[in-house]
Amino acid sequence: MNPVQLLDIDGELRPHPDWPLDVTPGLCRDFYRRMRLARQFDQEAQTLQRQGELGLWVQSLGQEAAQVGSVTAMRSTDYVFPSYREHAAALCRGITPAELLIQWRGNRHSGWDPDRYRFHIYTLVLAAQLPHATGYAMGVQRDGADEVVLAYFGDGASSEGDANEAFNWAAAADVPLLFFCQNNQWAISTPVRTQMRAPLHQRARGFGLDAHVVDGNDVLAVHAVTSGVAQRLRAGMGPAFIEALTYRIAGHSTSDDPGRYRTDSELDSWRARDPIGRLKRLLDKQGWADKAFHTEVDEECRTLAATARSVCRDLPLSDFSAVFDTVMAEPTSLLAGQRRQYLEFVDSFED
Ligand SMILES: Cc1ncc(C[n+]2csc(CCOP(=O)(O)OP(=O)(O)O)c2C)c(N)n1
Ligand SMILES: [Mg+2]
Repeated sequence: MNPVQLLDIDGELRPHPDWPLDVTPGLCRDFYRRMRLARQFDQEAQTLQRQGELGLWVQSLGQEAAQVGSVTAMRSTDYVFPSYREHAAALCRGITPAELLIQWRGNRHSGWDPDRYRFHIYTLVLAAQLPHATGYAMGVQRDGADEVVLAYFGDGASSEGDANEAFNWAAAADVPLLFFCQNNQWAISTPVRTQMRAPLHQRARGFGLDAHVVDGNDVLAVHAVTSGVAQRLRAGMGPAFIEALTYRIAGHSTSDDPGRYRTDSELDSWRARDPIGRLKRLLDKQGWADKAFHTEVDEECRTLAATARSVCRDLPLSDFSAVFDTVMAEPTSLLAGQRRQYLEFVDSFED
């Protein structure tokens, strides 16, 4: 099965008979702007980590098309379960720089109210969000709610038992859930080829999921396929799976050195397929974006970067002991003991 592509790497449009999309100048400018902002924010966060302002950062660099194209294909009321690298999708949902950074500064366990943005908090335990998403989608189904569910995960997460249980459970229960895999070719230092023999979309089909594979660096293709699949989900046609082929241009996290396990030539071959450069070539060729548009986007990027820097340094520190109060409805002696132990640990530091 060939990945669906609507925009080739030279910026030429390639309409696809099965996945129609009304490609307007406005749509392309909107995607371009969103991807540029996401990349700018991600770069700023990476720099803040290097300056000691964040404990850790996991870059979304290179995966902007997979995230922007998919999340914008859903309604704002559809619930999203991310993993931990979905900053571009989070920004599209209106989550603020402060909310996105606070967890990585270590000032709070998570950054935002999931219900407000219909965007669950980041899940760092690989694939744990997939059974959660399945259970949530069962609730949607039983309530007869006008909503579908989108769950992001990575190629590495697909090897977890949780992922495969969720695929089967979702298919058996016929829930309105879209599993969206960003296959960025690596799970830290483990390449996809050592993790699986059958392609992911093929495995998904074996579970009974309506599975598709798309060029994940082509924002138009991702958007067209996700929109089509979301429509089928809304029509009650059962759960689906999209494998978006993309690439993690940066290291796994700020603690990783990808130069230890992958080659420059592999990196270069993916840089040539960069989602932002590709869309810019389309805008340029078609004359769909004038100088004023580019100046405005550049300015917006500068403002976002400045905001990220200033809010990061001002983030408040939470009272982490509060976590012990919200685990159970009633206090228990075990939790009280753990709370005491935690406070003693915090007190053991001089500052
Ligand atoms: C259950 C579990 N096992 C191991 C880890 C350590 N770990 C964190 S990220 C990661 C790789 C994940 O790769 P992938 O799912 O492809 O996502 P990517 O980081 O490439 O976006 C691993 C092994 C973890 N967080 N959770
Ligand atoms: Mg991966």
